[in-house]
Amino acid sequence: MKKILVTGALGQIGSELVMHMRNIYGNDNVIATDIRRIDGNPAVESGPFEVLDVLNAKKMAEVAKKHEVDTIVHLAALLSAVAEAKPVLAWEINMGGLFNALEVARELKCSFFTPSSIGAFGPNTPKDNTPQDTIQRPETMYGVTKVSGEVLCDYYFKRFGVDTRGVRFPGLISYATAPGGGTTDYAVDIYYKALEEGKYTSYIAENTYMDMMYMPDALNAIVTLLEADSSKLIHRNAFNITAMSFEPSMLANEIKKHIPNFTMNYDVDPVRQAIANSWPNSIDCSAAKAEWGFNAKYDLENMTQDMLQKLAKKLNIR
Ligand code: VAH
Repeated sequence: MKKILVTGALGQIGSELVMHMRNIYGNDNVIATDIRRIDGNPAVESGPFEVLDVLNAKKMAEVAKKHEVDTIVHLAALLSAVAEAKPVLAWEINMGGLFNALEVARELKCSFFTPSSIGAFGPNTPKDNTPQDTIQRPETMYGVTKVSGEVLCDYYFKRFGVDTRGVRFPGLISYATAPGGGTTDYAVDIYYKALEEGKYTSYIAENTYMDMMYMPDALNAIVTLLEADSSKLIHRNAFNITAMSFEPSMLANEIKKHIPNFTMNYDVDPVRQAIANSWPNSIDCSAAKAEWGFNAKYDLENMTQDMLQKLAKKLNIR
């Protein structure tokens, strides 16, 4: 049975992935870590939790050895908008933390997963049906760390034989955690505001298409890739995956099917709009389908239905 250490376990992906993995592998086999402990958080209370700053290489190695882990899922990182506001810190955390985690994986012969992002593409990447193998010249610090992370993980596989694996996530939408410092988080925030206020002001302009995915599909993708036959993984560290591509008015119209009086207007944030403009409109995920059977179950319609239902319950809104 796998013994998995998760960094960034209280973030958007981590807080749900820890619970998802504990259901599969057993509570005691998933060690959640994050830079601070939040008492009462299910990822803290339902199994082993350690306070871990991923920049503390010694502590990371100690935690991994103490729990005798064989798999590291490294999620701790700053997202795109925060990274653009604090580029030096973003490099330190996103690359320093990744390097420390790869070194522990190398020393303890662990399998390794860390996510890249559609943010690893730049303005001169083909925007529609973006190929798995194409030009990557991102113009954001987030994108620079994601491309660097992809090639660093390739290096650790080729040079040291570390079983590294990763996907390029699209924008992830979930009801479990509040929107964070991302560019795609408008697609999370809109559901909260639709239920709480019946209206939303989008900081991303109409007709700005971005790839998106509902969190259950993202969690399933991580576990499926980690369980996949290593010999079949050609693009092992950077699989394009996506479930849908939409722009803000499409999302608003889908919400209106459930909340007819919902209204949306725009107040574009130039920083996050510039980031969004540099990313693809839609990406091709045929390599992930061919090499490890990637499959997304949620589209805009069934995601919106589930998201509004689960969020209304969480916010205690009838
Ligand atoms: C962000 N949600 O907006 C993240 C993600 C593709 C977007 O990397 O920064």
